[in-house]
Amino acid sequence: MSEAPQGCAWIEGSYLPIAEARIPILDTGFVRSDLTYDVVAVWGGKFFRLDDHLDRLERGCERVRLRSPMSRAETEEILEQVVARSGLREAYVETVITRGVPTPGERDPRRFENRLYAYAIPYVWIQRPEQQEVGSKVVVARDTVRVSPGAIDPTVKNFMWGDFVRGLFEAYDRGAVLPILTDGDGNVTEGPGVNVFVVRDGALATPARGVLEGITRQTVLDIATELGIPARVGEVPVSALYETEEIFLTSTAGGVMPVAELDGRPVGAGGVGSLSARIRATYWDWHDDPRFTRSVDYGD
Ligand code: PXG
Repeated sequence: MSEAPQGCAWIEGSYLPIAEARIPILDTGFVRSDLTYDVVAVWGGKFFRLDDHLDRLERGCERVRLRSPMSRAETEEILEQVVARSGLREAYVETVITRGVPTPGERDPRRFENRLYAYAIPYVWIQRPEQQEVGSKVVVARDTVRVSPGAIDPTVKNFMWGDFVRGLFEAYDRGAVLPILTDGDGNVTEGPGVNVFVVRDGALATPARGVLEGITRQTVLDIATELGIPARVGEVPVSALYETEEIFLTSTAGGVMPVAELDGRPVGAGGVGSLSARIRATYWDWHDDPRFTRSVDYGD
């Protein structure tokens, strides 16, 4: 029996069961959303593309001028420990770096001591596998656009989910489960925790700008290269969503998630498209491929 089967957190030097993990209320991560974070999956007891996730976290820190208090090796050790102590073979593993807790009266963000938090919990599905088998219902949000990259840099993973949460309510109101947000200028961006792919004439396309450079998105591009499927990263006009054969969404929390219905109408022939299904299967095969995985030492 593991010491923290529901999950394990590392907070200020201690490993704690997830239900006991607390952050200080004055941490600017909480009161200002002044932070960046990353989520890596463990599948079958192995981290998937851990180096890519940690590279992205480091790039994000540089872009918003955060400095992790932990070295890369220390971070890797903490992530391994939260997983090993939870005993979880399929886990969602989050690392958060916040600006930290100011000394009383301090407002200059350069003077804060940045903090790192980390935890592992059971793997999270944005769409459950049963739903992925049939595809999900999605809408193009009409009431909300994605926040401008000039305001919040979407390539730095962040908790400023105001646009996404508003979009989610709109999606539920319209009988769907997820919104796709536009840039307000006729182009597709992304959805809450997901990148967007369209398939046209057997080729993939995904937006280049105004989005997180998802590791699952990269994995799909790598799979496309390996399978000889043409793929393009560039502008995706909203109109392309309505002329496409297939649409799927990608995230560490769920993988490759086919979309069956857009704005109440079937996508392509309806159901799950053949390319989406093939890419999804390969995506999960790669979770056991030594090129992309690193085993967790559970000590048993
Ligand atoms: N766009 C945004 C805004 C995200 O937050 C993605 C795209 C996909 O990126 P990855 O690297 O995961 O392929 C994300 C990732 C959750 C959850 O619980 C969300 C994400 C990842 C893990 C869990 O909603 N978002």
